Amino acid sequence: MAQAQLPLDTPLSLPEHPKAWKWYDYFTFNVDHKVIGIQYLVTAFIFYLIGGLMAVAMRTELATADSDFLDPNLYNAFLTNHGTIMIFLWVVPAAIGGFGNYLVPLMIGARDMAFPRLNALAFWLNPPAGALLLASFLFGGAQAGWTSYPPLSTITATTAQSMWILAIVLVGTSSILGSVNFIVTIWKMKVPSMRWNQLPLFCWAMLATSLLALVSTPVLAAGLILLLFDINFGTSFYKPDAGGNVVIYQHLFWFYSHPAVYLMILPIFGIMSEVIPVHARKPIFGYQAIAYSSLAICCVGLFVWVHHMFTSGTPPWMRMFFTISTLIVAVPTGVKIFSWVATLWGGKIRLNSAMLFAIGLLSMFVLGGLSGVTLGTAPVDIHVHDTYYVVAHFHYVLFGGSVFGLYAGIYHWFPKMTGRLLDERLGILHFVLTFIGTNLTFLPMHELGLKGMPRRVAMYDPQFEPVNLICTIGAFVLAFSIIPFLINIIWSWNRGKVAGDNPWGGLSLEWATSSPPPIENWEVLPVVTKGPYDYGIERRQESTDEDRDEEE
Ligand code: HEM
Ligand SMILES: [Cu+2]
Repeated sequence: MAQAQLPLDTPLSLPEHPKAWKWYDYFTFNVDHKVIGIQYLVTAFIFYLIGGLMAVAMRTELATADSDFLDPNLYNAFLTNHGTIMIFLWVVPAAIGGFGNYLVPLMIGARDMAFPRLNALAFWLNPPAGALLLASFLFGGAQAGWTSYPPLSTITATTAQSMWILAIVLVGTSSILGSVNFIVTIWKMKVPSMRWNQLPLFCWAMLATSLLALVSTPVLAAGLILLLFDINFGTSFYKPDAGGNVVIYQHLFWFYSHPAVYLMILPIFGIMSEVIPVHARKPIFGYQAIAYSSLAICCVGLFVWVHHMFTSGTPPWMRMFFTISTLIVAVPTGVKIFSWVATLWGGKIRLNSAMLFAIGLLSMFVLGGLSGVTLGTAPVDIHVHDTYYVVAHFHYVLFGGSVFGLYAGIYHWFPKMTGRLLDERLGILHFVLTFIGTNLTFLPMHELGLKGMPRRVAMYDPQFEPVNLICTIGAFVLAFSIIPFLINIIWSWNRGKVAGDNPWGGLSLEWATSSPPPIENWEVLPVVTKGPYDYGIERRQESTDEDRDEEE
């Protein structure tokens, strides 16, 4: 493994490897980054389905104002575990663990990650974490929301809450191990012929994400372990009657969990920067601006966490500071959005499923970003805090952003991973249903929130019933949207059209090897001769050569 710095003509080493992995290799402690990537993606998707079922159950409950479908405590448990699973066991592991592991070594011309065994260990921390969360339902399920603020979390379903904490500490550890691996891999194992300004933007995004995870995750772990002590061992870090302080928990929690939104979106931005230029057949607009804006988001993103605490008795100067810092983050984010639109502008756009999801993301993320700007402004947030306006906002960025980006990535790289193309008709059906479902479910929630419907309730005032019914119908459309996708994946994996090595005409290195890539990726390490986004540039060069020939 770890030998990308060998001379470029080094032949494939390690003869003890089989030619290709068998299906059962995917169920073992395998150290191949591509196997680990697929393990992450498939496991995360299974958790997505579980989290999705919880969401559909909640929306069924919310179709009417009364509590007639789920017991309110079970509603709280579903709400908590839905949020937790979607974040910690779906988006983060799929984006970072799945795409990150699969793509980073390929994109930089390496044979594997820097620490393959650590990589496998990081993956295998995830299934037990998920099992712990699900097993916690035997003890009532954690009910204090994915934020688990004390004192609520210290008095409700405490056994389940402790299991929840252990699960989060496990995935947090996984995330820290993964980050170290990505940073070292990108820093040290780039093929020597690749200059830094030829590093694919997905890798820049992974670098920024990993730095952020490395700085912020330990803080969450610390906060949660203190909570575990408060619940089980009689300490009083967060108990005011014994000299503790509840607000400290909120600081520790949000110091991680605001950056966590960037952990969920930066790799997705990276996917966008790969998908858009390939299918628009144009060089990416503003390569450096996109690369550096990831790093800027990473730095500024560490100083905005108190925007979640505007109603926690924060002093006015703090509200002012964090309003301003929050609005500043919108700038590097806007830079990316404009760069993608400029890349699309005048491109020879291939409107396939990958591109549709990318464009869908652009439109929905902008909406989520705009509601985010309103929420980041203390005078507005104080009125809509803890209402459905917040639920609408974060589902626009998480579903319309992260999930759409994951789908775009799957349609884009499935041919590389499996050697087969996904069916486009099913893909487009999947997109249309997902796009309609997402907007139908989450757009009306803005109105509910502005009119004052609180979040995290199983029963509500009957005046909100009609609009809630629309949201619930949307949730069912979303549930059905998964069906064409699942059929597509299973069918195409076995019988889809053979893709060839480079079906999209991509220029980044992952397209330079076979589909699927061999174990250790390369027969001979690739040599980088041009940038990953130089679409059309070569042809222009050729045609001028031809012109010159003609002139002569
Ligand atoms: C299948 C589509 C989805 C539906 C129908 C859905 C629905 C819901 C519902 C009904 C709630 C509870 C709101 C409340 O009572 O306050 C909720 C909360 C939440 N959802 Fe989703 N959701 C979906 C997808 C997602 C995705 C993809 C993510 C993240 C990537 C996500 C993250 C969250 C989070 C973090 C919470 C907050 C939990 C809490 O308040 O503790 N959801 N969702
Ligand atoms: Cu935040």
